[in-house]
Amino acid sequence: MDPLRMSHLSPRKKRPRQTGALTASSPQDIKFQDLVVFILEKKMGTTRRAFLTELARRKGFRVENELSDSVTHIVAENNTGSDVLEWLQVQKIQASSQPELLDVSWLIECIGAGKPVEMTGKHQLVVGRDYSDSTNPGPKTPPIAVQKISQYACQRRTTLNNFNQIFTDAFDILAENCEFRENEDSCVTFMRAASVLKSLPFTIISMKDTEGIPCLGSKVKGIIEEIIEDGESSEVKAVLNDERYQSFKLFTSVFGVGLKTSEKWFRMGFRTLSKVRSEKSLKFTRMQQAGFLYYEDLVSCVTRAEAEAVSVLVKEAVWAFLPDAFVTMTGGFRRGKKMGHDVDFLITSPGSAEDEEQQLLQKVMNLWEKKGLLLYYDLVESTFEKLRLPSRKVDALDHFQKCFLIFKLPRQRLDSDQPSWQEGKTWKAIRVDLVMCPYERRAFALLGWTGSRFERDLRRYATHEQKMILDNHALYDKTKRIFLKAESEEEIFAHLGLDYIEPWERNA
Ligand code: DCT
Ligand code: MG
Repeated sequence: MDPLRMSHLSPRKKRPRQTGALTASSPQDIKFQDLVVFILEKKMGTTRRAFLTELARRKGFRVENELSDSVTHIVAENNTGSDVLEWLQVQKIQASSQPELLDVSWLIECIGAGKPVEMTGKHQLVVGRDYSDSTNPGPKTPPIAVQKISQYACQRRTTLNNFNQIFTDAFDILAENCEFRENEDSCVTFMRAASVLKSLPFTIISMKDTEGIPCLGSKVKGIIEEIIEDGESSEVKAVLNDERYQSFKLFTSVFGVGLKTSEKWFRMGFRTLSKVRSEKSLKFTRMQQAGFLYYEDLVSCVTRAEAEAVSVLVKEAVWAFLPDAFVTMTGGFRRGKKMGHDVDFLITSPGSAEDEEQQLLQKVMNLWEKKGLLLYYDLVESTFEKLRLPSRKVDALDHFQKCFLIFKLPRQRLDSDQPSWQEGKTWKAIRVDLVMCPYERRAFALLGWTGSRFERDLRRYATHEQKMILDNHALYDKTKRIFLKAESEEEIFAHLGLDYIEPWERNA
């Protein structure tokens, strides 16, 4: 996590976000050379055809504007196979080519999957059979009953397979801009919109698809509509070009720089990091100094291979002092992400005395310092109290002992060669968070540190739907006035009356 942007407003993305998906005309790489798609405009309309073409091209599909005999797949909507064949005859397409005739649902699934999906009977347009024939169901848009979608992320399964990235990228940018402007309400609105769209098992291609989906107010729907029609949102475009947004994005990409410092530098007229760094009158914290020193490494994402290598070293060090300790990688990597801005670990030990537990992180720091594996650390002592009620604030910080550090990962500790490591590079600076919790609180801590918007909605759900208070330490039942114990995350879900959601389904 980012120790300076820990509010619930923080989408806590430290790297420059990919915004290319919003520019309609950028050249696209073709990933699937054997597949040449043509989308039939008839009954679909120009706008929708252009929108689908753009989406598919972004995912690496070759979509032709004109029909030619190189076309291998013809995609149509609300047409029977006979309709398409009839149309083809009029176009006088070469008899040598026999393109597949497919329903638009196939292309939408391909776009969602980011690769060609298998063509099954439900996708193939049947010649001589009517589209509305019940034996050939064709596309039902949207393909699931949307009424079932909950307003709470903790009642939705959100995997990393995002069918609506074109929209969620837009709302993530708008939310971040509101965070920079400390406009909390709008920030939450955009974050909830992005979050619910990430959970949908289909791509939104028309406004009809948004019906019945919670968390999409009129403002949000207006933006969705604009993206459907124009391929981009003018508001997002304006934010991306906004000087304040660009500067805050840049400044907060430095470890140790939060909103307050960004505001100050922006007001002082700084727009680049080199100008900030060379300004003699500015005083930097130890954290910021480290942030500048290892800037390049820290803004480049941590890969899973790097995270695994760090994990081995964390376990080695922890087990040298507490051999029975459990060390679990949490945060985004536990949710299945392939990249992260840092690597988070939860440590807990069933058999150790309180003072042994309290000394562990310092001992690990001393060991790494001796071994030359530590570039920076900040150890925050525990303020945990057994009887304290959980905090009602969804963004409250937890009270466990923790350490925010920059690890020096030696190249030889990596199993395989990493494409991001240049030749001759012998180590990489990696942000690591270590959290130490009492053994009986490990399920709550694990749930909290696995994170994403999901966990904040879990706390909101507990408060509003169950009259309970949940935080990273405990679950309290306000009606019965008791603490509810849990040995596992599953038990916490059960206390809350929720179906269990796996970590990789919590990418809300
Ligand atoms: N966390 C928390 N309380 C906070 C802030 C964070 O319990 N006030 C938890 C929730 C997520 C977890 O820490 C890890 O945070 P990050 O590392 O910032 O997020 P991430 O999901 O791991 O994303 P990234 O891949 O960018 O590291
Ligand atoms: Mg993380």
